[in-house]
Amino acid sequence: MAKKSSSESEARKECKFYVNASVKDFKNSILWHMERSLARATVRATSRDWWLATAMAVRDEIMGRFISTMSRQYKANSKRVYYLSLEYLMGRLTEDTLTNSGLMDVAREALKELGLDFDSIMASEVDMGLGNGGLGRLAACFQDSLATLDYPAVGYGILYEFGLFTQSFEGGRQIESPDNWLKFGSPWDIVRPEYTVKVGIGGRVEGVMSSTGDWSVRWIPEGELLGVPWDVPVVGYGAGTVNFLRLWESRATNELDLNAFNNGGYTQAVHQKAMSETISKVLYPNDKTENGKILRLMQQYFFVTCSLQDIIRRFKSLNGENWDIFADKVAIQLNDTHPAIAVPELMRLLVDVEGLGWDKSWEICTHVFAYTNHTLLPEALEKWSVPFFEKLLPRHLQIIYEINARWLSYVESIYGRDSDKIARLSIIEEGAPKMVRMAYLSVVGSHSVNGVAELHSQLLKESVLRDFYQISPEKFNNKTNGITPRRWLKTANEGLSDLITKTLKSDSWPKNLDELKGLEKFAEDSDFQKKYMEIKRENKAHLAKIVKDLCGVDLNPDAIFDVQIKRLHEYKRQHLNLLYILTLYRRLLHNPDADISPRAFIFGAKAAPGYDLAKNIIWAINTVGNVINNDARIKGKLKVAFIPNYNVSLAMDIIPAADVSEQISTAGKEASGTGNMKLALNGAITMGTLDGANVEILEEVGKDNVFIFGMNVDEVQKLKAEGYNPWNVYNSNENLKSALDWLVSDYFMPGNPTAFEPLRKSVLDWGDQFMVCADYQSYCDAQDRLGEVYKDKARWAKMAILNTARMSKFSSDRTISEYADDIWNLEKLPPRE
Ligand code: GLG
Repeated sequence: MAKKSSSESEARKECKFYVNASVKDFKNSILWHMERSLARATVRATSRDWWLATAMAVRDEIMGRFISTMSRQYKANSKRVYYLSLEYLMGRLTEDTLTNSGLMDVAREALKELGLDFDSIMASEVDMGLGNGGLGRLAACFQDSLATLDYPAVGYGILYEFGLFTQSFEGGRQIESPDNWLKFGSPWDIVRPEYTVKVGIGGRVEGVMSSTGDWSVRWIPEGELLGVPWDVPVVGYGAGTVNFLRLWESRATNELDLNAFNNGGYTQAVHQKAMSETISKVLYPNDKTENGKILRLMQQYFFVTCSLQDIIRRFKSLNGENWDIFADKVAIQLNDTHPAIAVPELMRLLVDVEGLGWDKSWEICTHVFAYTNHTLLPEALEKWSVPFFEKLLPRHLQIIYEINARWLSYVESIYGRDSDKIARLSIIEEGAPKMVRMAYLSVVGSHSVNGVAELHSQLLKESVLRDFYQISPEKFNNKTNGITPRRWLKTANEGLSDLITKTLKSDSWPKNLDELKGLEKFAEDSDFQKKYMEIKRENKAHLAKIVKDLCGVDLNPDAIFDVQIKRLHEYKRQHLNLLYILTLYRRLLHNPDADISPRAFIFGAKAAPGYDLAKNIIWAINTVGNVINNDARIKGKLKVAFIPNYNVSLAMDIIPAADVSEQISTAGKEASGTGNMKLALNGAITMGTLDGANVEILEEVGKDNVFIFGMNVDEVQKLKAEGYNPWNVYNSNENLKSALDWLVSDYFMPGNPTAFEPLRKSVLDWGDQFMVCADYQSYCDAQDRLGEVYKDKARWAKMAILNTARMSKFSSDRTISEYADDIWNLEKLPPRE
C-alpha cells in the first residue's frame, strides 16, 4: 500500500530483536548488491534489479538470525513440529520480511533517497504462488505464526517450477498460461545439496533372512530419483526466530543416466531424466479434486519420503538410535490427506530400514502424526487405487494391508463380526479396482484429528468420520483457522495500522491482537469514525486505480465496494451473487432514479482449468458486467469488475478496500474460510450464510455487525431430505425467474443466447445441488437491507470499526498456540535477551 508507516520506532521498544540498520548502511548495501551481485550500473537498473538488490540487502540482515535460530534449536535439541503440506501460498516475500524484521521504514527511506518509488519496486517480485487457495494460504500464515511465537518448526513441501496458472480473460473467458515464477531464480531460495535424498519407485518386495535367522522384508525399487532441498527463510515478527520452509525439487540420479548411456540409449537417458524432473514441475491447479492422477500421487509420495528421511536424519544426528524419544522430539502435522502416505512410509522407514519391530514403530507413528481435515466435499476425500500401489509402491501396499488387518481386528474386538461396520471402517474400499481410503489411513495413523472451524469439526464427527469418532472420540478436536495480522493488516493496510497504533498508543497489537478490543470504545467517536472511513476511502481509491488498469472499469470510491474473492466453485456460489446483480440491474432499468446506494461488485477467482461450469460462471459474470458497465441509463450506480489473476498480492490491495465481504457458500460446504477473517479484520462487513467460520465471526462481532441470510445446515439437510425441487422456487419467484431467463436471452450475448445455458441448467435442470434458488430470496433481502444500512454513514462506520475491534480471535497466533498446546505438546524456544 502507498502509505508510510510512522510507527516502527514505537515497535522497536516492543520487538527487542528487530534488526538494526541505518538508512545509509541499507542504501549502501543495495548499491553494493547492484554492483557486485547483479553487475549493474545504477543508470541501467530496471525495477526488477532494484527489487532484487533490496531483497538481497534484507536477506543479508536476517541471515545471522537464521543461523542463530538453527543453532539454538540444535543445541537445545528441542521438540520440533514438521508441517507437511503440498501447498504454500506465500505471495511476495520481501515486503513481509521487511515488516517482520523491522526494516520497512529503513527500506522505504533508502529507496526514496535513491529516487525510487518503493511500491512499484516491490511490485517487481513475482508471487510465490505454490498453492490453490485457502489451504495453501493457511499453511503460509501458520509459518509466520510459528516463527513469530518462537516455535521450532520446519514447513516441508515441493518447490514447484510452475505455480498456480496465470489467469487472463479473452472475450470474458478464462485463459490459463503457465506461471513460470522461478524462470529467473529467486533470492529467497537457498539450495542445500548436502541433504539430498534418494527416492525409490516401482520394483518388487523381497524377503530376506538375516544372520540370526529372522525374516525381514526389503523393497527393491526399480527406479530412483533425487530430492534436492531448497530452504526459504521464514522471519517471525520481531525477527527473534527465523525458521524455514524446506521445499523439495526432483532431479534425476546420475546412476540412472549412466545405465542408459551404457546401453547406448541416449534418448532414453534424457527421457528418464525429464520424467524424474517432472515430479516437481507443476502444481496441480485443482482445488479439492485431484483424485487418481498418477503424477499427483507421485508428488505426494516424493515430498513425504524426502521430508521423513530428512526428519530421521536430523533426529539421529542429535539422538542416535534412541527411538524411545522420537515422539518427544518430533511432531508431524498432515495438512489434509495429501501427505497421508506418510503413515505407511514412516512405518517402512522404521521397520525395514531402521530395523524396529512393528509394534514399536506403530506406537511411534501414532504418537507423531496428527491430521487436519479441510473439507467435507466427497470429491476431495482422496482414494488411491490398489493397482497403482502394486505397480509403484508395492511395499507400501503390504504395510497398508497390515495396518488395516490390525485395525479391523480391533474394530471386531469392539463390535464383533459386524460386516457392515467393518466395510465402512476399512481402509480398503472393495470394488473394481480396490481403493485405499487415504483419509481413513490418516485417521488410523494419527493421535489427533481436527477440523478447521467449530461447525466443520462438528460435522466431521457427525458425517464422514462418524464411525471413527465413535471408536476414538478423544482423537477429535477443533482448531478454528486464523490469519496472520502481520501480512493482512500491518503490511497490507498501513493506513489503518498507523491509526490503530496511534489510537491504542501501542504497537504490540500485531503480536497481541487482543489489544484491538481497545478500539471498541472509539466505535461511536465521530472523530475516529471519520479517520477510519477516510483510510477506507483512500484504500478504495487506490484499488479503483488498479481496477482501471487491469479491467478498464471506472469505479467510484464512494460506491459500496462489494467483494467476493476466492476460488471459483459452485458451492461458493459466485452465481448467487450474479443473480442479485441481475436483479438490481433490472430494478434500475425499470426505475433509473431508484434511491439505491451505488455498488461496485468486485470479483477475483480462478477456475480449475477442467471445471467447465466454473468457467461458465466466470464468463457470465464478465459478460453481464460488461453490459452493465456500459449502460448509461443506470448512471453508474452499478459496476462489475472481475480482476484477473487473483493472487495473494492482489488480495493485499483488495481486502483493505472492501466494504462488504461475500461469504455466501451453501451451509455445511465451506469448512472454514479465511478470506472472511481477513476482510472483517480490515473493516468489511460480512454478508454470509451460517457456514464455516462465519458462525464464529457472528459470535465475535455480534448480530448487528454482520448480515446473515439463507438456510442453516439443518435446514439444508431437511430440505434435501424432503425432496428439493428448484423449479418450484423458480416458478413462484418472479425476480428469480426473470434473472435466470434474462441470462439466456439475446440481451447479454447477442447471437449466442445459449452461452450461459450450463449455468442456468445447473441451478434448475440438474437439481441445484448447492441450493442457489432456495437461498435466492433471502440473499436479495439481506443485500437490500445492507444497501439501506450503508446510507447511514455513522452506523456503517461503527459496524466496520467493531469488526476490526472484534477479530482478535482469528489471529493465526491463537490457532498455532492451540495446535502447540493441544496437539504437538510443543515448547517455545525464544532467543535469549
Ligand atoms: C479448505 C477449505 C476452506 C478452509 C481452508 C483452510 O475449503 O474452507 O478455510 O481449507 O482450512 N481447501 C481449502 O481451501
